Order: sequence, then C-alpha cells, then structure tokens
Amino acid sequence: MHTIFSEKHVLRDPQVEFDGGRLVPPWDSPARVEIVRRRIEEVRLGEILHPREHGLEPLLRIHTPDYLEFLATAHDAWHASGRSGEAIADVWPGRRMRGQPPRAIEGRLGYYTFSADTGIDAGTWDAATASVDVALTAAGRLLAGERAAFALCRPPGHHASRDLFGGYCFLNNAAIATQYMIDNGVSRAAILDVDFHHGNGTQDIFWERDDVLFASLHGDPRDAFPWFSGFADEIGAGPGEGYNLNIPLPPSTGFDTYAEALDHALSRIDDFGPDVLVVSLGVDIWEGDPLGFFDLESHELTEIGRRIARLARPTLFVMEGGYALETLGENVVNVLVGFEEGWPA
Ligand code: Q9C
Ligand code: ZN
Repeated sequence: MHTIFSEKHVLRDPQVEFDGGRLVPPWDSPARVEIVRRRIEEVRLGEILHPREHGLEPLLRIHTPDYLEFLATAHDAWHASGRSGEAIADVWPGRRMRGQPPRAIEGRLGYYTFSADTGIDAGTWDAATASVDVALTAAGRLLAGERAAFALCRPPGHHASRDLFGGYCFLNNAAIATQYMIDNGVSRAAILDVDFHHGNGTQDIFWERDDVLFASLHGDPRDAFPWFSGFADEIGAGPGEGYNLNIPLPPSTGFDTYAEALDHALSRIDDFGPDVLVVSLGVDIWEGDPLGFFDLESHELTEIGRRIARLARPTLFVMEGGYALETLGENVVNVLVGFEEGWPA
C-alpha cells in the first residue's frame, strides 16, 4: 500500500505542553512521523508519495468558516496582543456562561478549544492544512480504485470537531477525507477509530448522519481523556440514531477483550455495508504507551490489521495518536502489514 506523507508536519513544533501541572515537551513531536516513515521504508511497505494541495473547500465541508479563520490567525493575534510563546488557552465557557466568541484572542482561544494540552505555534496552521492534504490525497487513491492507502498525518485529527480543537488535533483529517469521498461518489462510509482515546470530534461531526457510521474502541472516559465523551449510550441522534457505536474499555484491557470488542464493531460495519472504510489509526493502544492504559502487544496489532482486512472494503488508514517512540514505527506498520496479509485471497 502507498503512504502519503508531507515534510510540512515539522512546521508544527511547539516546545511546551501543559500536562500534569507542569509544562513538558509535547507528546506529539515531529519525531513521531519520521519514525513511522523510516519503518515503512525498512519493511518496504510501498511507495511514499507527496500530497497534492486541495485548498480550503474540503475543509469547509466539515469545519465552520469562523473556526478556520480563527485557526489561521490565532498565533499572529496572540503575538500582536503582546504575548510571547505559544498560544495556550486557560479559560473556557463553563456551564451557564455565554457560549459566544469574544473579541480578544485570549477569550477566543478558550472558546475554540476544549483542552489546555494543545498550544498553537507559528507553523500550526500550515502543518494542519498539509496534514489534511495528506488525508485527501490518500482518499483520492481509493477513489481511483486502490484498495488501501495510508495517510501519515500529523497533526492528528480525531479530537477536532467542526469548531473545536484539542487533544493535539485542529482539523479532522479523517472526517474531511470521508466527506471528500462522499462528495466524489461514495454513498456510505464507515469510520473505525482504534486510537486509544475516544474520537469525540469525529463522533460530533457525524452525529446526525446515517450515511457515515462511526465506531470507536477506546479507554473508558470515566478513566481517560477526553473524559466527557465516548460513553456507550452515545448512539447518535435524529437520522443518525444508531449510526454511532462506542465501546469503552477498562484499564489493562488485553487482547481477548479487545478482539471481542473489535469483532463486534467490525460486524456492525459489515452489516452497514459501507463503500469505504476509514480507520483512525492510533497506536497508543500499545501496552507501553505513556498516554494509554491498554495491554496490547506489538504482534497483536498485526492481528488487528488482519481482522480489519477481512471486511474486504477499500480502506483508508489515517494516522492519529501513538506516543511510545521506541515502538511507534513497528506498531503502526504492524497494523498495515496485518491488513495486507489479511486481505481475502
Ligand atoms: N495529561 C491523540 O492521541 N492529553 N491525542 C493528555 C495527559 C490528551 C491524545 C495529557 C491526549 C490526546 C490524537
Ligand atoms: Zn490517542
């Protein structure tokens, strides 16, 4: 399978992340995708190609114009207001407060995010739009008839909603790519989110849609980020009722429990009968990940890929999280190699 990759991810390189009461080096570092890229070359998974620029139109199918305008200008506005460093929110509209964007950047930041772990630096917008182009270019390969493609995106996307960033995500790469395929002739799409964290942004974006099935396996939000989303009783609304499937899993979940949940999600997807499958691929499900609490071993990630392949649907893999640098390349590529092995002969 081909990989799409852009060097522009390095443009996003914040120096701090607010985590555990202190400023630490960000978990989502530029090293992450370089490590994955190297592993892809090592095992000769397939060619690595550059993205084509798609402009703003596909982004506007998912995100609001005011949000995009905010993201594109936030860092400049932060500096113009006399602040230095990275733009990090420290206040939010809490319950019963006014949910409207203020005039000043400090308030606007809080309005457009849900978490303080995600700062905006000078290159964030350019990196985020390049990341979308990576996903769109990979989606284009599926539209052209290929059975799989890997979008090596950074920054990731699944926590970003139509007008909200957070959890290291700004633009929802998987959602934008899914909508792009629908706009180009696909009638039904399923998104399987295997990142350790619930894909709250993707869920929210497709909440009322019956042409996009969202299925997610993740750490139980009672114990894991994003804390306020990802419960099993979130099933969608209106026409989308029944088209959202959350499977929260407890600390120390091992392969038996995980595989059972995965098979359940896959059989729901199979019943839905999508023309394409989009996999939000986060390998923070690996046992040693600093931000996850599952107990999955590297070779078990290969089996996850094999099982996904048994659906035999054109499949777009979109990189999300995964923060254990020592095994990141191996873990991501294991899923992809498993997929190639598992595709029915
Ligand atoms: N105190 C993705 O995997 N921040 N995002 C955790 C720990 C949230 C991860 C900070 C982690 C979000 C795409
Ligand atoms: Zn994650």
